[in-house]
Amino acid sequence: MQRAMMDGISDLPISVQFDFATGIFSPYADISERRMSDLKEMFYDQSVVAAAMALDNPIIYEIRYHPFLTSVSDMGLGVTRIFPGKVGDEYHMTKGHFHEQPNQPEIYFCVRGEGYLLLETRVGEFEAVRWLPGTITHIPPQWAHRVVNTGADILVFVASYHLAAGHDYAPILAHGFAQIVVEQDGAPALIPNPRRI
Ligand code: M6P
Ligand code: ZN
Repeated sequence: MQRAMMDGISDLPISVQFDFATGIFSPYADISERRMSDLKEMFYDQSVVAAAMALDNPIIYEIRYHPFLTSVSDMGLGVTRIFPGKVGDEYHMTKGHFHEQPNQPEIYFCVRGEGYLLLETRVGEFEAVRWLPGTITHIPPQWAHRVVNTGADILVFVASYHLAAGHDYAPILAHGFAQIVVEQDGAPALIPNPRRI
């Protein structure tokens, strides 16, 4: 079948509408919830993770997706809402991933809330970018990316990427990022990842 005849492909401009009050856009093609059980290896306090999974396995964040497929391109839009909260003293965060394809970047745009974008290369260069509403970060190829919500509100960010980029979670599952973000004396602090010490 020709690509132009496949489902959902259009070579015409398409718009969706984002609601700043809720952090939800519509229409969207798909929604994905990430619960504690989906992130169980990611948080360092495994006893808190086990207790939360046994209790109500809470949603940590949710992502609404829309693919913009044309006959020659595959731009993806993702809007993620990270709910406020902590696992022990570690703030809610996304799993984080590298892109499978080595030449694929991404744009992340923080529209609501506050926190950090953690970035790390496969050879261990690390950056933590303070994130506030309006911060837009270009994530270069080969930098893993994770967003941490350190505020009392939801953190909402918009992501734009090529679907062909793919997600590689394995290195993050294996050893996380160089630093984690925890509450210390009532404020967010970046500390070395205990799994790497
Ligand atoms: C953004 C994009 C998606 C990603 C999502 C959640 O919307 O980067 O590709 O899936 O954030 O991040 P993660 O996959 O790390 O849980
Ligand atoms: Zn990505």
